[in-house]
Amino acid sequence: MKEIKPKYLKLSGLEPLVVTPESNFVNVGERTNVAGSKKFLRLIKEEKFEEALDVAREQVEGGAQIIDINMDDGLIDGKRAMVKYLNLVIAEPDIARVPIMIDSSKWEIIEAGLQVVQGKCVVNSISLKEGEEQFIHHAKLIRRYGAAVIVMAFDELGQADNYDRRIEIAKRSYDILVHKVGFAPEDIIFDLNIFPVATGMDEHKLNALDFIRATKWVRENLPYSSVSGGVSNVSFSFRGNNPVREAMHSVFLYHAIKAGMNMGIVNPTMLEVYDDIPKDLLERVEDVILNRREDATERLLDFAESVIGKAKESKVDLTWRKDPLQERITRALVKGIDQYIIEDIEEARASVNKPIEVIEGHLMTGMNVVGDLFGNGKMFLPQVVKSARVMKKAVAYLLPYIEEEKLKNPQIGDTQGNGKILMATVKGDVHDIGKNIVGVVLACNNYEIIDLGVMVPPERIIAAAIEHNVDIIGLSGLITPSLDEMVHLAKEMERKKFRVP
Ligand code: B12
Repeated sequence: MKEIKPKYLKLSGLEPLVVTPESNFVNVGERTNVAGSKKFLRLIKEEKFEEALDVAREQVEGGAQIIDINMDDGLIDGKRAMVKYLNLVIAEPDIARVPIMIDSSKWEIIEAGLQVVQGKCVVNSISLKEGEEQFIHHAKLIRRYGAAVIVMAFDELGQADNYDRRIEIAKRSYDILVHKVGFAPEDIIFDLNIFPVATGMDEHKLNALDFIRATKWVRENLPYSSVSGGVSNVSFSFRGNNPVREAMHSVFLYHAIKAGMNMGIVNPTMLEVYDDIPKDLLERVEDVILNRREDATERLLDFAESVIGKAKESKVDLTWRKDPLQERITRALVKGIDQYIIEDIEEARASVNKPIEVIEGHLMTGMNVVGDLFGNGKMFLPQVVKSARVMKKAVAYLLPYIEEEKLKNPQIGDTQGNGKILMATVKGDVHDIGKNIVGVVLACNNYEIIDLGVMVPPERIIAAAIEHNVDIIGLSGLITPSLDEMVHLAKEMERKKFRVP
């Protein structure tokens, strides 16, 4: 038996920009899939490839850490479209910083894609559907191209639809891939089939629970492999009732991620914050997802009617706007609503002595709520990206006032300046909201700020510090490995005998 060495899931061939060992869940964007997006299909059919690129860009900006590209449509030359689109994608740094998932049911399209794409990509998908021989043939080629692979829980007998079949197919596929093909186990991602629940049919009652249990089994028994799936399938029977679907996605993810699901296709606009699901709805959704009672489906169906009613009302019902100021600001951050943030920030600004107090007080209070929900797995990455946008909008509004404050304060109006500070978020880290605020506050106190941005490697920091002859280097980073980066930079500075605080 081949010894399996531990390695982290690091899919990007470039910097580990968004997929890092700390990523507990990798979100796959699928708007660049002709089968999933009418708009994308139209753009590709009309040969509007440049416009179609914007779809990929929006996905990355919206927090997708991998983009799934699929050109399987009867009226499209899939192979040509895949190659053309990928060539455009890899020339766009904003998009190409995340790995690509080449998605097709036709092997020739997958292989054409593999020949174009740069860095490490993911093939979606292979399975034992056509037997072992073809499975091994495709797996060997994928290995040669250096890609990771999604393995569908599908074999010669059909698609796995219960717990035993899921783990049987996953184990068989894993053994073939690792021991016969020599595939790196960390490059294997199982799609264990998310099927709808609450369909009214008894045989569907265990669909979510079986997926969750099989996920746990795979993560415990097939070392270093990953588990993925398309989350919206689970709520298929509630099409047209978004509040219930959003709650179902959130509950499903909450339990599946706990069981070890670490990748998936999730639409951020169709996701509720777990803690915000009304308790009565939560109980009914959890009954269905976890199959906790015989009449779970009926109870959720009955309840769903009333939820639709409330949702329609709440479109015009803005009662939350009457809540106290801090609650409104926190809500805007948690929900990612930017519509009223400026008016609320203005109200907050009028209530404090210095505008910076709004950032340190109101906004930080809200961001801490976001952080706690995220840390406890009750908010998901695409939602936090929306929170970050609201935060940035609020800070941008406050900036001119903070600068004005500087002019009011004669001690800090000294034109000589207090010194030069270099600011950077260290390599591997993209968090910059805090760094930007610190930069602004320092600039308002008459320090000259040289901001190198995010993901900055140590050599660039040292070179810039020397070039600009700075007085202080200010580093930022919020994920744990950033501490090591900071230590590394300090050691490099010591080695070079470069002494700046
Ligand atoms: C917003 C956010 C994001 C946004 C960032 C957007 C952006 N452009 O910055 C997005 C969605 C992109 C994101 C991504 C991730 N995040 Co995040 N994120 C947060 C969140 C919710 C808020 C951070 C924030 O902006 N706070 C508000 C600002 C104003 O506060 P601040 O950053 O602390 O800054 C203050 C001080 O620290 C200080 N300061 C900051 N920099 C500097 C520099 C100097 C020189 C000085 C003097 C002071 C100073 O002053 C600032 C003002 O008071 C935190 C949770 C939290 N509550 O901190 C998680 C959090 C930091 N993220 C976390 C994680 C795990 C991730 C991801 C790995 C998630 C994933 N599954 O992929 C990725 C990492 C990507 C990467 N490689 O960096 C974890 C980190 C855990 C850990 N120990 O490693 C946290 C703590 C959430 C959690 N509880 O799990 N995240």
